[in-house]
Amino acid sequence: MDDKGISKNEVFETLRNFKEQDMTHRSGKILGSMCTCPHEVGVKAYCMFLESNLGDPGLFQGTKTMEDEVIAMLGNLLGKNNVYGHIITGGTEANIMAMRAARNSSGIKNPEIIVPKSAHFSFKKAADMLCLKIKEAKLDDNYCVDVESVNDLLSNHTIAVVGIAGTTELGKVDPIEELSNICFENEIFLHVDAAFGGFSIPFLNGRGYNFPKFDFSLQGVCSITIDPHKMGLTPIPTGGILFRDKSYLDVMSIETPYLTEDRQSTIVGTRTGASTAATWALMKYLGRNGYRKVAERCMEHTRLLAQGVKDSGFILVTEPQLNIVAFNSREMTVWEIADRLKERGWAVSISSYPQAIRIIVMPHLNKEHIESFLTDLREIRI
Ligand code: 0PR
Repeated sequence: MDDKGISKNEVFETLRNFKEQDMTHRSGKILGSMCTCPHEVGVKAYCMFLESNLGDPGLFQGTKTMEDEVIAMLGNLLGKNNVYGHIITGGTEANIMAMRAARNSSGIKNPEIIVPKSAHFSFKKAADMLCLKIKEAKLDDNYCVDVESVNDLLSNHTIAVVGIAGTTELGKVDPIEELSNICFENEIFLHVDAAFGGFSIPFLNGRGYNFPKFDFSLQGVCSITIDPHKMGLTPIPTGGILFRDKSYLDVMSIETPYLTEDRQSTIVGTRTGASTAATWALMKYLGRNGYRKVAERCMEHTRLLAQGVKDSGFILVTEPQLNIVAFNSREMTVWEIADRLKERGWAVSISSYPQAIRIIVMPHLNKEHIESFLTDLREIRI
């Protein structure tokens, strides 16, 4: 940093240069990301609360009330009216908090967690930070967790089982009801990672979709991760963690001597209220009907893309359950496909299991984007 500052003009001119080097969701070229263009109402609400810090909620009582209302709305969406939780930075922090609550409430030595092979890498971070041993359960032919494998991995050291409602790589929904029965019977903490699926499954169900139960309506489910900054259309960073009982927050609360609240359960201290404001605003503004439209549109585009991929001679590795399409080819490796698509400006991602081009059909994609992508996909094969 120099002694003398530069002019505002120079600052913003340079910032614009940086920004020009970024991709934007608006271009429709980002196909491998779970983020999307934040909704304008969420952006406006976010900007109104840039100053508010939920790490010291007594100073920002309006924001705290708003957080309580958001948690209540999310609980209501996910099968239980009285839930306890926080709006945090994202799915990683939510999953770490859930594993921490499970560990602290169990009191078990040498703790182990059982996660599906398809689990997001945030559980590896949680395990590392919390000194947990990870056991990976196998997947079935449909890439959902194999319940028998979970059963086989249970031990006296198991402190948590994880099920996923919308896997990161393929968007699959695990048989959570069966996991719930096992966990309830064995008094083991069951965490559901619905970071991706939480903001679409509840809106799609009953509208020609029949997703398995995954929420607090199942008695074994102790906590749920749900990310407003994925299908909830809020600006990043916005994650959500919900617990069935308040005791799960209490077992990981730390004394905060000089703040306006006595104890704190979240990992971060200073915590923006802007994310809470954006979530509150969008849930109120869009309502169930608004989110239903968003989720249904993504699924329509998913069907269009999946059909187009098959018609272009590529192989769908599995039928999409949520808005993720994964495919590969007998003639080209996935890296060759990704490279050729990149030459045409498309940013796709590659799933690790099974190896495939992974496209997340987020709300920023429209029909024209999908059709233009399919045209390029057909051409790179020739
Ligand atoms: N749980 C699930 C099921 C997830 O898919 C993700 C992230 C997380 C937890 C962790 O969430 P945070 O990243 O909010 O902490 N899923 C995306 C992924 O890893 C995140 C992402 C989004 C990555 C956009 C890249 C990107 O461009 O693919």
